[in-house]
Amino acid sequence: MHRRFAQHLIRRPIDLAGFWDFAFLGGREPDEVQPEAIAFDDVMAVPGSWDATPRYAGRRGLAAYRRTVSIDQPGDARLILDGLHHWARIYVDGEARLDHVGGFTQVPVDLPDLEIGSHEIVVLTDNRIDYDRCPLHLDYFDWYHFGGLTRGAELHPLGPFSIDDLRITTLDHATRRVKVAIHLRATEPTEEVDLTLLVNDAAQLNETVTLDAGESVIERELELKDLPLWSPDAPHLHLFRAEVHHADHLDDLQMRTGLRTVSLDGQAIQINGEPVQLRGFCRHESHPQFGCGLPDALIVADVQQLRDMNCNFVRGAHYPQDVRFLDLCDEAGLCVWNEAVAWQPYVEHLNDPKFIAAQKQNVEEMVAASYNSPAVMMLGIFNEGHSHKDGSQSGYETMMQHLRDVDGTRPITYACNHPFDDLNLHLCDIIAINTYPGWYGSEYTEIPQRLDDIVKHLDGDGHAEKPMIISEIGAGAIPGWRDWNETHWSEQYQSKALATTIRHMFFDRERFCGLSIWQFGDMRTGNNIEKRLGRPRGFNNKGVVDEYRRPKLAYQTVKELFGTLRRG
Ligand code: ADA
Repeated sequence: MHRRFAQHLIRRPIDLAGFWDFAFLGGREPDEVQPEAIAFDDVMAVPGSWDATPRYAGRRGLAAYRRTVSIDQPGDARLILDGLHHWARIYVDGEARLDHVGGFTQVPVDLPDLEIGSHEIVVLTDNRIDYDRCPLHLDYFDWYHFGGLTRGAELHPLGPFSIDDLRITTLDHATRRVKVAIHLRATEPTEEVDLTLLVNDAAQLNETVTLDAGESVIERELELKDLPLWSPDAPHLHLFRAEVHHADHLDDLQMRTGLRTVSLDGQAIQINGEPVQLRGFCRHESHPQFGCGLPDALIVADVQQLRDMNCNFVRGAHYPQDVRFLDLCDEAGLCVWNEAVAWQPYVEHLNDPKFIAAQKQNVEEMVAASYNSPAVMMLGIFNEGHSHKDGSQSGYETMMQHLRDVDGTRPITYACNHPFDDLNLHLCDIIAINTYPGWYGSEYTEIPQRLDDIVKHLDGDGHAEKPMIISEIGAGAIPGWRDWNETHWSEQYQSKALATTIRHMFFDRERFCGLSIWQFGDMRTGNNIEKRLGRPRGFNNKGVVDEYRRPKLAYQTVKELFGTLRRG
């Protein structure tokens, strides 16, 4: 994918971003489709969302992408598709290779024994809402489920052995002690393989190893004295590269990361042992012209505006974040809350094995793509799930444990919107509350009391020694609507609501260690009629910029208040 660093200096992956053949297949069912019989009569861009283009705006159904690629190195290969929305079937050379459920993640498709020459890739993507086929994207969500091949695509020649992953964990920030896990694969047992690990191009270890057939992991610990640490105010990054060589085959993989630890000390979140105050927004990956398939330039622009508003935090609502965005957050010192895709899951969902299985896969894919991003400092699940209802417990216990099993290096949480009767908050390392005083049924003047009531209840309910953040709070503003009455939906009202929130949380009180305002930018809401009628223009209008990133009055208000906090 388009990254801020070279992931390979030896391996030559083929970037498949660009123009693909396209065909809209409408209500056809995937099993009815023969890839060779598809009449590709159009063109579509990758990254992108086909249903954000004028010709297909608002359409739901099956959509096919096609392109050919030529390889000059025979052997095993891997197709990596990033952001398949939101159900997909992948064909290579007319053969169905994989079905995939859920968007917002990188999907590896192993292709054994590819011959030299041209190969045809066909990807069926389906943006229909169908719980049985894809239980992760449902009609009642408050975001529009765009379709497509939304983030990028690459073809990797792997050969007889290769490096699949490289995971770096900071064990101790003071001594710069790290654990490096090198994930390898080999077509058959291979002896006398030279393994080299370099940090910033300086060799740290050289070994001769034997690779088992299939997958294997080699772990080593290093002390990287004097390497500068990563923190929001000083986001130093380093390149770790592993190389393997045997006979006439070489492979490599380079990852960029920052040395940092995230720890909790009573009510404080610490990075490298220093308390951090998180100031920022929840941000959807959405744009009227690109859907959830954002171009590189828009990702750059969003990070510019977040930094311009003196933010050091962004909650990726409500799904795994694009690695292109995470790369820029790593460089900008923007801490990230990354979460698996979900929106107010019901007790029925939480007790459905199919739903839990899809959630587990989404978590695994989220962690695989973002493990080395130092900016990702907390992980979440189940945004506003029905965690206050009896019967929710097993789903929450299962998925919070899965976060620990799959990552285990970052604090975990979930955004709770039932602070007074939640049944699962004991599972959280960080307490995160979504609440909307000043908006739904209330005035902005009621914000301080509601926040105080939440703190009083939760601290009295056993959570006094945990960090607490407000993971959503905000108000809607119709772009450009200025009103003498300064009432709901006006830009003045939104500005007053956010100013009241920030002042009370960070100037009047000390209990909160973080805030992600809902939300950075306006975005198209979900398909169902209730959502559209409840959201003027069919958009969620609580952004401080509109859907084209044009600032509202509150942009400057937040910028000034966050700037005061930043200067301390
Ligand atoms: C919830 C939800 C958000 C958004 C918000 C709102 O908190 O988590 O996705 O829907 O409400 O705008 O009401």
